[in-house]
Amino acid sequence: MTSTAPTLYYVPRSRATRARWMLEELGLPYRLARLDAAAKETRRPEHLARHPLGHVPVLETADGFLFESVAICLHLAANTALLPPDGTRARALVHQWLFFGVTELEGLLGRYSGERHKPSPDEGRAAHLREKLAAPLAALDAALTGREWLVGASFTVADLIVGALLVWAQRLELLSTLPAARAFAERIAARPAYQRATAD
Ligand SMILES: N[C@@H](CCC(=O)N[C@@H](CS)C(=O)NCC(=O)O)C(=O)O
Repeated sequence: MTSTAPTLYYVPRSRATRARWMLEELGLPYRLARLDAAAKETRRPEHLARHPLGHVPVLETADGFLFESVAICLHLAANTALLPPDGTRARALVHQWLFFGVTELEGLLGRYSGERHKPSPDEGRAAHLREKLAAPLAALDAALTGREWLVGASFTVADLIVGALLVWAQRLELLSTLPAARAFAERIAARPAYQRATAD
């Protein structure tokens, strides 16, 4: 019998984890196709046919290929409790936090992480990036103060995307003065689906 489970093209400890985590949250069956980015498997013609830049994640379903981690998570979460109905205020707030995460936070975190992991980090540049990160991180701390989740009373796709970013920020020791953001990152990292998705 042919399996209808989707295939996730995946590199561990990358943005592909978001899609794997969403599959785990929803309890969906899937096949993991691991690519070795260091060995340039992501630049082979067969992967460039799945993603024009040779990136991960890519989700393959019976309908074809889908790339961009947030698009994949939104697609998987459609018609589930993890995505409020279209047209509602809750849905608009989910979009707000998704875009906030990927436009105001993700790029800066990536640059800061890159600087910190250099053999000889430029301390001035790292301090400048930390200053720039302070405002979006404080905004998330304020939004999470007195709340368990970003939107409504339960975990949504916004928590998954922003949560992954805050777990990253916590590992970079950026949350020490932001108790609500830190507690949120800890709640996120303790979720069984997150742990299954990040076990490797
Ligand atoms: N905006 C894209 C970013 C995709 C991306 O940059 N993926 C990186 C991993 S985080 C990748 O594919 N790296 C492996 C490579 O380029 O070979 C998304 O969120 O899906």
